[in-house]
Amino acid sequence: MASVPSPTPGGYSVTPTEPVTGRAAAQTAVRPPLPVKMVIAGGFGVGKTTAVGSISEIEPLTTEAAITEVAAGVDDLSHTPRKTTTTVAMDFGCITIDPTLKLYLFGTPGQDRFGFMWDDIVEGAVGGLVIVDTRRLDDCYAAVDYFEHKQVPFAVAVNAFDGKVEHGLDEVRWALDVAEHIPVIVFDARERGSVRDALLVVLELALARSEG
Ligand SMILES: Nc1nc2c(ncn2[C@@H]2O[C@H](COP(=O)(O)OP(=O)(O)OP(=O)(O)O)[C@@H](O)[C@H]2O)c(=O)[nH]1
Ligand SMILES: [Mg+2]
Repeated sequence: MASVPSPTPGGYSVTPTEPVTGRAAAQTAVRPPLPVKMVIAGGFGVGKTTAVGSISEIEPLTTEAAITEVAAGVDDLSHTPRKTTTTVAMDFGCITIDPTLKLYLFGTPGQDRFGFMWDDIVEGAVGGLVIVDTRRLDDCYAAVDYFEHKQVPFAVAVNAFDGKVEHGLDEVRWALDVAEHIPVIVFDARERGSVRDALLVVLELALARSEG
């Protein structure tokens, strides 16, 4: 039997050892992948909706509303001038990692005034990806604090807007005051493979948590 290819070099993989035959084969064939909930979080306009849309194998469910002139005075749009909408409830998408595992992705709204929704969105999640824009690190403290406080495994993913990162990863770790065991990585929210690799980092953390 051909082995299932690893979705990431050296990363999470499932390799069947022996051929499965008879009734066991029938059961294996019909068994749906394990559903796993993961949260995509972070401050305003860091690329959460973009990331869910890049990776989702279904048309993502989004709850975008136009940014009004009133909101424009509240939210910092200077670094995302083309941004005309904001998430007001959540994003939803999914991605099958391999035949045994399917991630259900829930993106949070980024604005502080929708913070009351986070508990419901994070409920039951195995982990979170906290997206960071290094030009606006201040906007990311709340998300990092939230996951630390809730003791939900998370990784910090710096979104390389236009391929540029204003601060090195060590500086980001220092500025956000995240512990050594929390991964701090760079990714591109627009790139499917890059988002997948970032999600797999969180998945490995969650697996390590469940095993340890
Ligand atoms: N150049 C560049 N633009 C990006 C990248 N990621 C997102 N954008 C743009 O940045 C803006 C913000 O992206 P969103 O995905 O809406 O951000 P968000 O975090 O969902 O925003 P809120 O839900 O409003 O908090 C959009 O205009 C995106 O097109 C990136 O990696 N590079
Ligand atoms: Mg959004």
